[in-house]
Amino acid sequence: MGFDCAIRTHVGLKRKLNEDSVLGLPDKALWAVADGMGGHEAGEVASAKVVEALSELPDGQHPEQQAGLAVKALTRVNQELIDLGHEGIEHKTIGSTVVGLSIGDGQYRCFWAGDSRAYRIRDGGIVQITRDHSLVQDLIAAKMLEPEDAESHPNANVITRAVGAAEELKVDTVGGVAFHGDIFVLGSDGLTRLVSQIEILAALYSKPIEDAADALLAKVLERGAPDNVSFVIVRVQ
Ligand SMILES: [Mn+2]
Repeated sequence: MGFDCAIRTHVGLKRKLNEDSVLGLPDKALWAVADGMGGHEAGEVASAKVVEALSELPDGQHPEQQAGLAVKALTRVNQELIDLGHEGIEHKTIGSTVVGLSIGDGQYRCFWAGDSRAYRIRDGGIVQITRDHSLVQDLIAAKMLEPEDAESHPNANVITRAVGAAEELKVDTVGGVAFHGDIFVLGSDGLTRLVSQIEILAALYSKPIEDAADALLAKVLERGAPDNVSFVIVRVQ
């Protein structure tokens, strides 16, 4: 399977550092977005370590196997980040979300921890294939919050899982058949909180993916880009 890919990462308009990291390895059919946290450059270190560990995964794996190897690699990074956080006088969390995608043998597999998302576009429709590990998502699941009120919730940025956040890292995976023409979008919350699914679909429906990537980034910047913004677009040829 061949792929067309477009990748963007931008510091945004409010932050001093870009703590997001992105990975695009079409030869390995492997892509990822990681959103680091921890302040004072710790977030940069965390997301870079996540992406680096994933970049070392082997070639030619079936997506299911690759996702399994990714989870093992992320488990190692989890421990590394916990150890790093304990090095200073004050213990702190040095963590990162991750959303990754592996495609091959007519299949895809996504793995993730935190609120970075994956969407899939197929037959003119878009679906979010990941489920945020976030406080507001838990509230929605418990019917204590309406989905349309999630964005304005005061704790909308609180995530319940991240690489480096707890001794035991749980990574979820989801997958299925990958068809020619399928488009996958992996994004940090700097994209997904500023641009709706429908707007992502509209951009990709009407434009080649490089132009769509420019248009999506421009839209986030127009809206003030309060956070780092990173995304990967992958189209199965
Ligand atoms: Mn973010």
